[in-house]
Amino acid sequence: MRRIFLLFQLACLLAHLPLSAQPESKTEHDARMEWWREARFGMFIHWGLYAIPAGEWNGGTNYGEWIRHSARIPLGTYDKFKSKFNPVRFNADEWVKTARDAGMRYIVITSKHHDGFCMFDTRQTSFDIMESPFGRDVMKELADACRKYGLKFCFYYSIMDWHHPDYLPCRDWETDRGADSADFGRYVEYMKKQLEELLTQYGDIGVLWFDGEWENTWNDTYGKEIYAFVRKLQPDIIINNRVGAGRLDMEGMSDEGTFGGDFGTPEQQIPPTGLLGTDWETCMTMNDHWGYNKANTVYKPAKKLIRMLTDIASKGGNYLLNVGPTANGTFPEQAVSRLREIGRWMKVNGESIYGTSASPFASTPWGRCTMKKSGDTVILYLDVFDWPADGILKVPGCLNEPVSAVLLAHPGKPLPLSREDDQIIIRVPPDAPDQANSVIKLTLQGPLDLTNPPEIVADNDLFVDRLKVELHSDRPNVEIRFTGDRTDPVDTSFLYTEPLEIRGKATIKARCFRDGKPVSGTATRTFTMVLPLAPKKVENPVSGIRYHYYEGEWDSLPDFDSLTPLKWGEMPYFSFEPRNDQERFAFVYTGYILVPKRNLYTFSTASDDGSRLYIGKKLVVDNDGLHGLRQAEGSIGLLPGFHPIRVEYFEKTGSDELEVYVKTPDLPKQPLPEEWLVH
Ligand code: FHN
Repeated sequence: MRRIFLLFQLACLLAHLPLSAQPESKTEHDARMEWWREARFGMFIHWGLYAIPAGEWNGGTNYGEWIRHSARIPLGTYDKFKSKFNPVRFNADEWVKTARDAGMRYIVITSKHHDGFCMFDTRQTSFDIMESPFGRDVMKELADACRKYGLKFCFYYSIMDWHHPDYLPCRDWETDRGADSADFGRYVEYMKKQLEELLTQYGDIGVLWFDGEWENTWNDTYGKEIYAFVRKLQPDIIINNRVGAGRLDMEGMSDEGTFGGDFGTPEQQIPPTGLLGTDWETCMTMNDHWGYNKANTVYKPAKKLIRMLTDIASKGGNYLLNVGPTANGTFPEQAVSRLREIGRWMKVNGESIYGTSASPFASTPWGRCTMKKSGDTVILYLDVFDWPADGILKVPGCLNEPVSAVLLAHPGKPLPLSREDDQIIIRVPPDAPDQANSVIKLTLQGPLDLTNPPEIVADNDLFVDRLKVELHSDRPNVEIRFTGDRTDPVDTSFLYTEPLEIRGKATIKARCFRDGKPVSGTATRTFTMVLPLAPKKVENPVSGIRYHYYEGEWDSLPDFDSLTPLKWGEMPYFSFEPRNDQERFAFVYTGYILVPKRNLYTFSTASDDGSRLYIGKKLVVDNDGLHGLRQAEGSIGLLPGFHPIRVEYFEKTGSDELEVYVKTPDLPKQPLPEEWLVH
């Protein structure tokens, strides 16, 4: 009886724990992500006061939603746009039907962009749409229209706010705006009140798409707090990784060990390969601006947009394609025409996008591939960009029994199938049914059996004394055979049954066999044992590092020996504190690190802009260049004791950041411990 009572108590306790304290199971997470993974395709809408100048200011015509900052428009001048905002041709049903007819399943719209203007009815500020001549809550109208036409309604919300008096940092050119009374903590409370409005006034929200998280006042602690706050208001909502502070620039994924929300957000780019086991969404403009720019009339052709949608789906991602509406509330005609053409393609081929998973092939020379599995059947959607002139389409490295093949454009006409060794041969008509992407639905008798080689899994290609190596294949009834002498595996080579431990330079080759015959290609990976560096003798070590501070304009790390430092001294850890300005500066940090044991040490920097890390004379991390927050790593063997460390960093303009990390085979990646640093 007592045990039942205790279980009852535990259940009550759990029921009242804040969301963040109840770890979400994989099943629960998958259920929450299900509609989003199924959707694959959404519309991004950047709409606000910036649509009024439409990209033009003082003769400049290349502005967008950043116009207030980029054109240095004083607050008072910009605020006047509020009294001019009157999008009389706005029609929520029209917008939502345009998105639906393009095959889009969700809409993410700017509730508040960096300029701080609120496109929704908020009681927290008068800088909102209700105080404009339009005086209507367009978010309410869009939320209703999305429910009517079956799309998920989602909000974009900018953490960075150039209007709110408590937001920090101010724009560096706004020297007239005193920031002394600014209180960032109070600004976060303002954010929470607005998020509560957004999450209680507009019904179920699909995604909260945060942005503007890169300035140094925001951090993962705030990110986790806001994530939990939002999920408590709407437990089923999905939140992107820009709620945290670890996004690696426009590649869009969060750095290892940082708070990544529910999905990564590559921007204006598509990852080169799939990101297995990771949810991600590429957001992209059709022209060159997120917000409406009347001069920017060059839009990506529909064919390119369709192929991008396919490329993204073939890598297991979502595509959030942007529209920047005009000040009168309409979509630019160039956008509408492209959405219409995409819609025509999606009407015929949408099943090759919705609910699919990434291609199982390493490459498909004729185009892309997406996949669906149901029971013992595997469906491959072959996206043919380059139509075979000889009428023969070859599906490489697939040992499955093909059941059928049809063009989605002509589902009633089966295509002839045959096999040549490990290739399935499909005979196709002389003309491609679609110039952008002709999709063939190939149904196979599962489980999937491709001739992909085994995976050779190890922490690093380098090691100090010994290294664990595992060989893996998810293919049905195969055995993995391997060699360590650079020869190709044969049916009498070593049989892989358990992890290998290597203790010297080795090249592992691995291949799958079935009934004594090779049924895959050969995977190869070389591992090198490194001699650990001997430590240096350090008399009277003092904690902390030395720094030298420089100013100048560089596009890459300068030759510091040729420069004169403006300041120098000691500090407990890597910091920009002594800098005079937020731009055009550099630091060189020097000292020693006291490493605890003989091991392989993998150092990394995440920096905006460039950085390098040396141990002794060896350049271990080269992360130089003009770039947003980007990470690079390198490894070196070290014996226990003091080793000289030098970190070089430069910032040109914009955001600035430098993080230094270390990991070893038995130490997870973490910021370089402060206690390791001496000089
Ligand atoms: O600064 C914003 C930009 O205006 C736009 O909203 C994009 C869309 O993802 N996000 C930021 C740039 O990364």
